[in-house]
Amino acid sequence: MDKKRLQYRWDEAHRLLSQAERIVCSTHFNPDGDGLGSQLALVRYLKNQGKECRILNPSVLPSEYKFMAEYCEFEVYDRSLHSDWVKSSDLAVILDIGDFKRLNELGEDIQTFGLQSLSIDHHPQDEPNGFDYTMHDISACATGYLIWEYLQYTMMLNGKFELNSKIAHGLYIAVMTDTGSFRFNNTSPEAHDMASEMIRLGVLPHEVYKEVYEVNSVEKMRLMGTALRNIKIEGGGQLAWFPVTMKMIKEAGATHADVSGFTDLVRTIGGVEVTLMIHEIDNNRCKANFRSKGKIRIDELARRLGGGGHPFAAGSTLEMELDKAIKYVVSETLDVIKSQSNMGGGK
Ligand SMILES: [Mn+2]
Repeated sequence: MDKKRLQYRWDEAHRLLSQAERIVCSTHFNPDGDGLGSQLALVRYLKNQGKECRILNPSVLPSEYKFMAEYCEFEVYDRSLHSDWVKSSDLAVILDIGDFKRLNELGEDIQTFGLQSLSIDHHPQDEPNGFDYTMHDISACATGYLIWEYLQYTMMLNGKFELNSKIAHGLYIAVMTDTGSFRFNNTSPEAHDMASEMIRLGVLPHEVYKEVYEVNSVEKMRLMGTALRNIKIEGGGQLAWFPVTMKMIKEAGATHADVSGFTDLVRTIGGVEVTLMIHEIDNNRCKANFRSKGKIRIDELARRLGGGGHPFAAGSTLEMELDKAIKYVVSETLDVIKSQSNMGGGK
């Protein structure tokens, strides 16, 4: 990216980050590798700049990202413990969040305290989105990519090389996980440029892959087995959907977080365009998780069902019991597949 454009994009965010002394960094509820890797990189950088900076998240580290605690402190926001610290901060920098509400209590407190907030993100967002300042680019493959861009901007400004192997590690986790290990449709030349730069800085791709992906529990595998046995194919083979019930989770000895990655896996079925997981959270609440191979957009559907996300990876929470949620979401999804297949000339 040329200097002028880099400057234009990052001047405001940089002014906020460099003026602040005490900075809260957060990401969305149920964080993913992009949010956490971006936090790891940005907070390490800011601390190197002498800032007092703390990661306060709405949720604990998911089991597959527990290893990241070795590299940085990830705290769970607790009003009684942290609100004074947040109140006396100068800035909240929020990463990879499509929706302010996904900050839970921390978001409420940021607003109550009138703390300045800056969002750095690549999700499509509604306006107004609750943030005072935004650096949003939906064409970025990952939020981590935007952090890398910011670090390049600071290098340009200071003439100093600020990236080290530890920062690169966080950034590599971000881009690797959000591109599905460089295979999703957001895998751009820029994603590979960034990855190759991170490798030059000392990141070992096979090691990162191992620490993120090759740590499944046997309980998760058992739950996956049950989920896979229950796949239903509809819509002329274009939709594969499956439920994950509380009973299935209990019988496998697994947890709700163990469902991560299931929908992507089911999408690998030949001929399937859209996959849908209906995950029963409690008696009256289910989550619908959508993935598309790229022909059918599912973000509008997810938004219509009260959720959101990217064009080909999105989700919603439904306040209804499992059977009702299945009936409703499957039929809505089939309608979307049908109408978009027709639009494409029946291809
Ligand atoms: Mn992301």
